[in-house]
Amino acid sequence: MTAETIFALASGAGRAAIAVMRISGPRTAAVLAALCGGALPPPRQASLRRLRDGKDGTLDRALVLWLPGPRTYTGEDAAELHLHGGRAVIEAVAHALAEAGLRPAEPGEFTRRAFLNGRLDLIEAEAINDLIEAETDAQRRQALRQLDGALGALYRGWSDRLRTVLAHQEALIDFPDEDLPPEVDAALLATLRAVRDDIRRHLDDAGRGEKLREGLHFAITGAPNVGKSTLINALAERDVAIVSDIPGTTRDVLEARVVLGGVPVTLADTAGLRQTEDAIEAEGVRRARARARDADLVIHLVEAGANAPADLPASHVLVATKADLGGNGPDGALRISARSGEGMDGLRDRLAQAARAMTETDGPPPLTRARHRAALLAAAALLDAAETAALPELRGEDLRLAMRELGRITGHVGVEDLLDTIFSAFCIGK
Ligand SMILES: Nc1nc2c(ncn2[C@@H]2O[C@H](COP(=O)(O)OP(=O)(O)OP(=O)(O)O)[C@@H](O)[C@H]2O)c(=O)[nH]1
Ligand SMILES: [Mg+2]
Repeated sequence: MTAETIFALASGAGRAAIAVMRISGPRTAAVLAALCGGALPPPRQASLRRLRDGKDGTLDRALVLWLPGPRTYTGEDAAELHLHGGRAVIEAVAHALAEAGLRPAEPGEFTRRAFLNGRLDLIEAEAINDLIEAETDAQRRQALRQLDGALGALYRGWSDRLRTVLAHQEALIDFPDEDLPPEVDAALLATLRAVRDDIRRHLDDAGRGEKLREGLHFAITGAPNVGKSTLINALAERDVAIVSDIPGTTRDVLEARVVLGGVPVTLADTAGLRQTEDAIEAEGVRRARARARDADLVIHLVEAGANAPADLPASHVLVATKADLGGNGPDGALRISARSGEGMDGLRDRLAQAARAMTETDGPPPLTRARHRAALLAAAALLDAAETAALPELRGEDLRLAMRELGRITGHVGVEDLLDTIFSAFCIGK
């Protein structure tokens, strides 16, 4: 248990109507009483108080919440001060709290304490950060589902089933002479395989949850001058890239973040694909190809009248540009004109549809993090090993290690080494 009492601004930085200062730790009651002039306000009720500094000055008039533990966010005694949101007010109050011996919180420290005090598991803690980071509605919904504990319940369920297998397995080891019916061994193996198959199915989701959390990557490619830069500017609704009638204008990969179908998407404008003697342009073409290879979707542009290239990746949308100049594109191409706006709504719909299709899930909540994926892959491999283990003792050990991997996801076992990495990604005050 930690003995320090911490404080931090929980609301955003900068001038605002109200700023929320948060306090947590064993000295909360004493410091709050002193701030309020001697007496604690009634618990869990908003009370208007004049906040005093250590001498006889007034810091602010604020709404004060006294939240005695353990039924608080952190599990400790806590308080919130709803201050007037001016810079000088915030600084004066922070100064007074520091004078009283409190320490400014580190990023994610409130949530870290909540985790250490068993108020939430690691998956829920990560969901809180996702909720704060959510830029779109689909991301918000995914974070909320994870916060509701559905993902944790799924992983704990697997762990519980493996625990039963392990218990039976150990009974077999401890009482080898008892004539256990062979069905018992078969049933153990069946459960083990069923859990492993569930894990593999969960892993085999084309990264939907992770993609929604992190955003998709769409690359715009095509020959020089087809209108790639014009298109990224139109989709981003701002001047991302220089447009000119000189072929080979764009060399670097230029990015713009947009929301398509509720999913954040990073669009990349790239150099026009062609053979060139110019070393810099050639490097641009190399980068363009690399970007196309790594993209979740390639938006390939051809001029109306041109043929479709033969080597498009499986995930692509073919677009015929400059429809205002006449001419049809190749079969199946969407005709657009960034200049007249023709076909642009259709293209936006098509891209939104693709983004949704890559991230939507039904059924159990999807995997959302590389950290979880790594642990699940390790667990599945250990269950493979357990299945074919030569001795019951070895199978027991593989099972124990597999359960440990699952436990590390929710934070129920051995995660001390992970906590710094996980919570340092949070904002201060959360
Ligand atoms: N008529 C017409 N011209 C267009 C349209 N879109 C782009 N252009 C013109 O085509 C030329 C090339 O446009 P860019 O967007 O720079 O083409 P790009 O594909 O980025 O070219 P590079 O960067 O050189 O590979 C410019 O003169 C644009 O104004 C369109 O829909 N209609
Ligand atoms: Mg360009």
